[in-house]
Amino acid sequence: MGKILSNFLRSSSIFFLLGASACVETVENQVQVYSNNFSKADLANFENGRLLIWRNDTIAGWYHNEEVAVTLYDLPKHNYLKLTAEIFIHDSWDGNWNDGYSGPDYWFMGIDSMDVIRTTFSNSPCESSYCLYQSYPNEFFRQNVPKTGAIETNLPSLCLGGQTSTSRYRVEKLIEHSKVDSVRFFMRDELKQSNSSWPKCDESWSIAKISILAIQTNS
Ligand SMILES: [Ca+2]
Repeated sequence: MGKILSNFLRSSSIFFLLGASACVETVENQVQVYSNNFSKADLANFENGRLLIWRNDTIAGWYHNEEVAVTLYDLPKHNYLKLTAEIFIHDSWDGNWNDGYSGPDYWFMGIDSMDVIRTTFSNSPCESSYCLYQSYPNEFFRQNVPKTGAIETNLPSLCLGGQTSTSRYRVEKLIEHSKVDSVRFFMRDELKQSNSSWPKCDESWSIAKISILAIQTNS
């Protein structure tokens, strides 16, 4: 099987690089097998699911050094899954910073027992003399400025207050996957703030929305 050139399914085709020549796979069937924005307080088949009302919106959270997962059963025949999650990164995440007590602040997305995204986020200020870089939208380790790729920034702090804020991201990943009996979709973090009396208040995350598409191509 070839290597996926794009993480995103933007059209009806998925492009592969096969040796020196490119070919095109055509999408034959695409089914949204899961969609949840938590407005109906639906936590069916969740592990560690819990709800939070924040800014008049029901979301799942808030999490700190935790894993949350949803398991789906009896999927239609497919050879790809497109995973989408909209997440809030709350308060003072430190990105790649590795000073022994503040980071790195990792965030992961995966299926079954496999990580498909391993990255870091930073809500730090960024000036020429001081900048705590983040890996997102790339995998760890890359040096991107804080909040790169966010769809909203400077939303209110969830817990810490002061100058801290919340950033919203839409994280998407297209993966090869064909097992139909079940799939366990998870998100988790590894946050580090050992100098804080309440690390969860210092940095945490929540989930606004999850969507999973099952895609069948002609390959
Ligand atoms: Ca930290």
